[in-house]
Amino acid sequence: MSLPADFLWGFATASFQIEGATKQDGRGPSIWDTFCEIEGKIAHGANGDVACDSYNRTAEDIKLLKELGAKCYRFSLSWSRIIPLGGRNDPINQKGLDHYVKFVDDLLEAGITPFITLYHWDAPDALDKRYGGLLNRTEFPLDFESYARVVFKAIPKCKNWITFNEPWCSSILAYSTGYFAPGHTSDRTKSPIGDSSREPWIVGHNLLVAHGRAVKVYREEFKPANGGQIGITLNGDYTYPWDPEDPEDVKAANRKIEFAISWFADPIYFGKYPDSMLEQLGDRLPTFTDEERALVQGSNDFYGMNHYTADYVKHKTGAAHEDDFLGNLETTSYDKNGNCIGPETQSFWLRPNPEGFRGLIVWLSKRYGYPPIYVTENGTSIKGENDLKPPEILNDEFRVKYFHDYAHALAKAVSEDGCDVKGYMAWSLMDNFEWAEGYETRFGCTYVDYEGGQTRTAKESGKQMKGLFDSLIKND
Ligand code: PNW
Repeated sequence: MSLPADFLWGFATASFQIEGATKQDGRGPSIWDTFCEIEGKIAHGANGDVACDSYNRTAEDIKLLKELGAKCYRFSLSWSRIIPLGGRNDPINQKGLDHYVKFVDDLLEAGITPFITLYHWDAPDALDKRYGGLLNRTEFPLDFESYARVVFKAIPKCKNWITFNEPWCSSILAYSTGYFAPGHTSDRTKSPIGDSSREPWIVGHNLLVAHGRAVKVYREEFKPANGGQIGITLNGDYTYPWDPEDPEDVKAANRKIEFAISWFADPIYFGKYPDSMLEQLGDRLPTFTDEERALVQGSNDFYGMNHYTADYVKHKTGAAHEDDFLGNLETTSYDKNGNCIGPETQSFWLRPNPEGFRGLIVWLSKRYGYPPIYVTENGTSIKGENDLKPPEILNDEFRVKYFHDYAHALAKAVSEDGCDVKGYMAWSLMDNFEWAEGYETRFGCTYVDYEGGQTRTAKESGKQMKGLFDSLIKND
């Protein structure tokens, strides 16, 4: 069992979760700055004002990456640092842009390959206010295209680009459940605005088109001279039927992956939405115009895979509720025979199930023709971790085991199942702002002391990552 000699591994983060410095050097507010101000949205009223202070500690972060032995680093850009008001006719903030240019230079100097995510959920707030942000089918893709062009032009040394992180979360969690910014939902106890039956499907469509536009720009204007590759990162759990003997549960288990992943991946690889979604959602799912389809179909140089957990799936009978986004089914932690999917963590949605990682890599490879895959996130929280302090919190055995088991599952998908996985980035380089859960839930391979000046101390999981991948990668 082994991974190819050129296999890349490293860590991942996102701008709003680590940077802080939300008002420094001309950055404009993002929808997450605004969302954090609404009472009751974030645990303990936390916000991103300081976070890990990474904007002011790039040298420290690069040193940490080197110490851990990382070959690559995935991070995201804050759009509103670069274009504070976000739009294609709005001014560029040179200081914000220069910050990232230098960061990439410094990473390369340290021998670390950068993977840049253009959008990890922190849309410029001005665009949300100006025209409804991600809901706007014409303006949003054009403004995203323009922002992408500014960045591609400024950072030709970066050869690995991800347009969007987890459009499923940007659509469902932000426009259906209202759990993420900007918090739209039909539930009027949570938000005065939103239509969970329609908005998430519109947003998903617009994100696909925006992705397609940025890819076209990259391929036509930059790739010929710079080389490089570009793709989108999708998230999804693996699934098992609650009752493997029940054909309806078997179908529902597959349908859940289609609603999470194929919603985006089918248009990208096949030019159309999955039949299961068309059947359930009808005309609530937007129709691709010919121009849109041409932008979207064939727009991935690689598949970016974020993956954390698996679920058992039980089908529902009768018509789906109009706000349903799972595919008319329910998910459970135990199957019919009482088998448990995996142990609890601090995150209600996450239970480790390493076999499911291999299962999903194989599922994706078969459906999409064995594309090159980069695992752009994988990791876990630990139940009660935040109650610990150093040195106990540094000894994160649960996370060490998670990474060990998941990396071995990945290696089997490559060496035994023939899947083309080229890289792996652990979530996350360090503890950080875990969205609605604030700083309560930690995902870091490095401990961040939020009370003690944001100091970083590697946990066991961070220290063992190099040994883990060295043991799996063939040396030529
Ligand atoms: C991903 N869910 O988010 C994100 O890309 C990261 O920014 C985040 O910190 C990480 O995973 C850990 O949560 C998700 O509810 C958040 O299914 C929630 C879900 C999935 C992914």
